[in-house]
Amino acid sequence: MAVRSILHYPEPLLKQISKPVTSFDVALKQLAEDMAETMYGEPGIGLAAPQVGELIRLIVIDCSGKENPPDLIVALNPRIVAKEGSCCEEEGCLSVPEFYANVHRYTKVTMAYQDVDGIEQQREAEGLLAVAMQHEIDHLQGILFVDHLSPLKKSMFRKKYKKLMQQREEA
Ligand code: QAP
Ligand code: CO
Repeated sequence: MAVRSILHYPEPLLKQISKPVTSFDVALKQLAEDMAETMYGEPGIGLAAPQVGELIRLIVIDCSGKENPPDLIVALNPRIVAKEGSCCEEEGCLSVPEFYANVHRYTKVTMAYQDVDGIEQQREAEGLLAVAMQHEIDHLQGILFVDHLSPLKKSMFRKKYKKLMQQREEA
């Protein structure tokens, strides 16, 4: 097991479309474990493979919170097969540290995916978990949550983020 380093906006790899997973081998299980360890270590509630520089359709999510037992979802080739309702909640991203913004999403979704053994699975979710699924699948299309902002909010983001990163360098 190993913690991987997380790529940060505006890294070009984060804009790429990831490739489907076709071989469910040991290397894939190793990467999934590393991603889970990286996510838990931050801490975060979701991570997609391109965020650690691997352009494959693999995401890990755990929205269980501290009070509950862990509920790790490792999803290969995930896709939304049913959706309903709309919501607009604050999101963040490990690749866009210290910036948060409201994003429009579906309230309730069903995600179909393959598990690490290649077995087809489905999971229905609402609330935070449903948002996490949509956010992580976006990463596989090269989309970040800030890409959902209006042009005005996005330009405000760019300015604010530049300042945040300068402050980080000075610190
Ligand atoms: C995606 O996000 C997500 O800026 C996962 O300084 C977002 O784990 C799922 C994090 C919203 C559901 C709702 C962000 C940690 C973690 C930061 C994350 C930071 C430290 C974000
Ligand atoms: Co993210």
